[in-house]
This record gives sequence, C-alpha cells and structure tokens, in this order.
Amino acid sequence: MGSVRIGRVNDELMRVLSELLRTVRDPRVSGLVSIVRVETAPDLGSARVFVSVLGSGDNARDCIKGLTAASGYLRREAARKLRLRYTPELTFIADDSIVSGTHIMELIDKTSRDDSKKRSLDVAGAAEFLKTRDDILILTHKSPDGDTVGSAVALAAILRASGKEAYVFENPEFNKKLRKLVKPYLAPEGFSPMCVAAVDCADKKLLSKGSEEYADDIAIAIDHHITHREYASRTCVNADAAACGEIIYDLASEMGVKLTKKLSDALYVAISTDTGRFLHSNTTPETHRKAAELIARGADFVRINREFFTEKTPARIALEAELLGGMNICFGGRVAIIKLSDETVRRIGATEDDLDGLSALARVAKGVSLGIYIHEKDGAAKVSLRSDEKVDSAAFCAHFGGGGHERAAGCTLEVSVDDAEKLICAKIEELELF
Ligand SMILES: [Mn+2]
Repeated sequence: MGSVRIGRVNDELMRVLSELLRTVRDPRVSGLVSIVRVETAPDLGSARVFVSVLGSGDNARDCIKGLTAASGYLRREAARKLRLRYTPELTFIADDSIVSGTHIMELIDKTSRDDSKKRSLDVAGAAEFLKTRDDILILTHKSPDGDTVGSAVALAAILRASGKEAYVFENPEFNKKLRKLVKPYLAPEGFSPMCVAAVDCADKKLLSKGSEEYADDIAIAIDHHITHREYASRTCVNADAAACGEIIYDLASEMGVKLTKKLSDALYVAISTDTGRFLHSNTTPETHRKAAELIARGADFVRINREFFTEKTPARIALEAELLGGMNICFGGRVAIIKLSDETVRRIGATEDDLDGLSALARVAKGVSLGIYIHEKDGAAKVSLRSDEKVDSAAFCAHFGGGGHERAAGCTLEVSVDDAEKLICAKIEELELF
C-alpha cells in the first residue's frame, strides 16, 4: 500500500467522519467536537482518529466515550460512503494539541474549504447534486463511442426533463451515427455553463478535443472505468457497471425521470455498444435487466443494433473481404494474422469509420488463440493482439515496447507491415508460445 494511497484514505476518512459526527445521537458527542487528523495503518486494518473537543477535560473524556460507543455505526457508514473494500477499525483519541477557540475556528474553516475538495458520490448523491444545478454542459471523451455519447444524451434528456437547461459539448470526432444521436442536444454557440459534467471519461487527458478550457472545472464526473482518476470536484464511479449508461439509467430513477422512448434509445445505445451487444465479459444479469426495461419502454433495439453492429458500408465489406481472404493461419492453426496497408485503404476508399474494430477480425477463426492485426499507420506498423486465456497479449507486446490488457494489447514497429509479421512470428517461435 503506497503512502499516497494511505494519505488519500486518511483525507477521505477525515472528510466523511467529519460529516458523520453530526449524525451521532449520543448527547456526549456535542457539536464542539472536530476531527484533527486520521492515521490509518498501512494494512488498512485500523485507523486512529484524533479529535479535539472544546471545553473542559471532562467534556473531552465523555465525548471520546460517546464516539467509541458509536464507532461501529461510524465505521459502517464510512464504509458505505467511501466504498472501500476494507474499512479500518476506528479508535478515537483526544488530541490535546489544540486548546483554544481560534484553532477550532481554523479547523472549521478548513473543513468548509474541504467542501471544494474532491468527493465521491453514489448515484443518489449525484442526483441530489444535479438537482441543485442548472445550465449544465456535458463533455464526452476522445475517440467517442456509443457509451460516452449515449450517456451524455441521456443525461441531457434527464436534466431537461427535470426542468433544467442542459447540452452536450461538441466533439470534433463524432462520427455520422453518433452525431445523429447527439444533434438535438448539442450546445449552441455562446452557451455559458454554470456546471460542467463529464461522462464515461476515466482521465482529464481523455476529454474531447476542444474542451480544455473546462478540464479543470468539472463539477461532476460519472464513469464506470476501474482506472478512473479523480479529476472532477465530485465523482460518481461504479466500476461494476458494464457501461456508463447503466449508471445514467439509475440516475434517471433517482431523479424521478420517466424512461421515455428517446431516453431509452440513448441508454440502449450506451449499454449495447459497451457490451458488444451483450457478448463481452463485462455483461451482467443487471445489464440484461436494464436492457429489457429499456426495450419495454420502447427502445428501438432492432434499428440500433443494425446501425451500430450489423450494417456495413461497401468499403467496409471490401476491406473485410480483403483481410479475411489474405488471412494467414499459422502455428498449427493457433495464430491468425491479417494485414492492412495504406495502399489498400486508398484503393478501397475506406474512411476512419470503416477501419473501426478490425482488430477483432483475426480471432474469429475457430481454434485460433491469438489473433494479430497489423496495419500501416504513418509509415509504421501498428500491431493489435487479441487472445484467449492461453496467451498474455500484454506480456507479448511488452517485448516490442507495447502494452495493454491480457486479452487485448498492442505495439508499434517502425518497419513495413510485412516485416512486422516476420518479426512477430520469429518472437512467437523464440518464446515457444505454441
Ligand atoms: Mn464506457
């Protein structure tokens, strides 16, 4: 456990416990008690909570007794609010270093300043917060997908149904399908927001191009990435959600907004695309339950799935035909390699949209554990690996300075696509992968 993480746990515990103190009913715990600091053990098993009590020594002793009696309640509530896997056992200790009222005022001041510090909210908390805001601008992430756009549109629709003005910020990378979905919600020129929200975006650096002026001023981020870096003042993250759209779905009910057909369409786009039509391993029974409800509310799942998945442009069909026709199945049928050169892209007249998701194509062959897609980009060979549990794609790509996840990873080689194929095959042989 790094000291940075412990420092954050200390800060978070101090913030949450300071709020919870007010809810302790024990008369011995008066309003004149404040938390000075929290020291959590490196294993997160226990934490010492130093409190300062204004008044006589007797007051302090009684207060510590009251807090100790309430420690089970405080620990439980803190665990709920912080969503920590392990919440430390709490020991309350009187801090004698602060005796004068001036110091108490400084502490109160600091606590109110902490209000502007980052806090994590559950969906109910996010709903409460949004109810207090108006003129809201919603940001999406770079290389936008169905989840960020569907979530942004749905959030805007929910806020509008709550009587607020809400818009989605322009993202120059919206493709045709996404732009069609977002068009009725795009912010007009000159709209000046009072509140900025971000959806499905794990990192400030991943916010859409052109939104830099808002990046340090995001009031709330709603996201489902386990790698979420808290860049907003308030964060509502649920890493168990298959799509950010699942969180927005819950938000609708928390805000008392009915699922209209439009709202259901947007949420269905978000959930269906981020789960690859409910085929990826992130899909849960809850995902299906929500999708079922969206269909019941009129979501046009036939059109959406056709538009986002099965429909292909002539250029895309030509690309797939060429790639599949030239597929090199090697290593006894365990590895499949497809290659795409710039020359082919030009000849076919394919757009960026047409190239989307081609890396998944190599793994469709039966018996193949490792699918490799090599395509020419800016004079180099970009290599994408997709593997089953028998191959660690990230570890393999690390040999070439790349990285990623166990089942999906990539690297770039400064050679032609044909030479990249030779180098990759030589490495598979050398490592005796198959
Ligand atoms: Mn997502």
